[in-house]
Amino acid sequence: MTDNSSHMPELAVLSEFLSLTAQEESSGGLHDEAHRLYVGLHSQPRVAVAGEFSSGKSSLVNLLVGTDLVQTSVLASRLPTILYEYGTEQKIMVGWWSDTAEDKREFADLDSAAELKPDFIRVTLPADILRMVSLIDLPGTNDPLRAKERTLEMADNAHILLWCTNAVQAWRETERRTWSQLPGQLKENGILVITHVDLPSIRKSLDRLMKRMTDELSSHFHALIPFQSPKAAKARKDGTVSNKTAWEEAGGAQLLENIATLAATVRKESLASARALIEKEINPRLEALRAEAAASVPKPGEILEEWRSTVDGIVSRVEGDKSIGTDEFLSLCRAAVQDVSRMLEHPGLEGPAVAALKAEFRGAAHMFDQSRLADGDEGPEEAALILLQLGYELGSFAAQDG
Ligand SMILES: Nc1nc2c(ncn2[C@@H]2O[C@H](COP(=O)(O)OP(=O)(O)OP(=O)(O)O)[C@@H](O)[C@H]2O)c(=O)[nH]1
Ligand SMILES: [Mg+2]
Repeated sequence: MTDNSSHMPELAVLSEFLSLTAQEESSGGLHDEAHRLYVGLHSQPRVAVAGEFSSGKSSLVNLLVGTDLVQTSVLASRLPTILYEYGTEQKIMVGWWSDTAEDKREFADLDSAAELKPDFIRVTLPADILRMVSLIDLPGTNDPLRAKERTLEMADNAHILLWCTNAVQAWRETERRTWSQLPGQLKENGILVITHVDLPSIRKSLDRLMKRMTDELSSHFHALIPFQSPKAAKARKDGTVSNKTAWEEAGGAQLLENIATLAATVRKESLASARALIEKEINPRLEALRAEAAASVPKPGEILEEWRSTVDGIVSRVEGDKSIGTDEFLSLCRAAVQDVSRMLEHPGLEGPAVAALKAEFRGAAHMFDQSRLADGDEGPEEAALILLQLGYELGSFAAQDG
């Protein structure tokens, strides 16, 4: 993620509004809309590379980012979605679409990250293209049970679509159906990449194929690009083009140009939407929200009090019923952590001590959310230790405050 906040006043306004409304259950639609726009402005537009299995998605992404982390194969990939973002060094992490806080754990390879069954694996790389867009390499969509789920997942998290279709069976009924379920906005920013056009059987009749595809689909896609992965990969080793002619003939240059055009459009649209929302909905409420926040800052002593009474509640629940199930116990712990986390997120609470405490609580909430506690007998024990530790931290926080 590249930080744009220094030269984008809209980001500062959105960020303030988000923290002022973080606890407001009723803010619903507007808070979510502001969050979507904030993410849209704060990070690179996301390009989802989708299509049926073995249509050449990973080959395409690999050559764009200049690595072969994902093995390409004629067998359907068992890896989850891979999200590539810009970073100064290569790192492999895991992520869940619903999590706003990033998981910082690093993995040595994709397989060990996949063992955690994340929604996606996040890879950061110092690749030039990632300064412009993030790339999402999706697993094939043929599995009808998972297709819809992934389609929606991707639709919520992407701005630009590269749909890979294998020239040998271009634009099959099944892919047409999956594609048609995507939201209109994503489809409008779509590029159809027709892969495998280097195969001799295709080459002979490529003109005819392209004419048929253009007649049928040019109104549905921003561009239709015949693509030869093997040739493009040779012409652009490690992310830099070494043979310009071959790169152009393979479809690489045309592909990059179209991605750049769409990325610029997405950025412009995000900025325009953010400005409109700020002017119409956010600015008129900001003053009142600020005043409200200033009047309702919770005191450290109150937070500690809240924590103690919740934990006391859990203790009496356990003492009253020794047969309480692990799941119930863990969900009580989770609720206690979330409760106090919400109080700590109050925008009127500032300073390094609060920040450290918030991080502790977020980390704990994360453990509970993703059930990352040990299976079996150690789970409750681990949970109790986490509660103890949090109570201790809260106690010293309240003590510092006097
Ligand atoms: N000849 C030729 N082979 C290609 C092309 N694109 C991909 N391939 C080959 O097709 C096979 C599948 O490619 P992948 O890139 O793994 O396809 P994928 O869409 O990521 O597959 P899944 O993730 O399993 O759905 C691999 O053996 C690639 O080498 C192409 O343009 N031309
Ligand atoms: Mg793949």
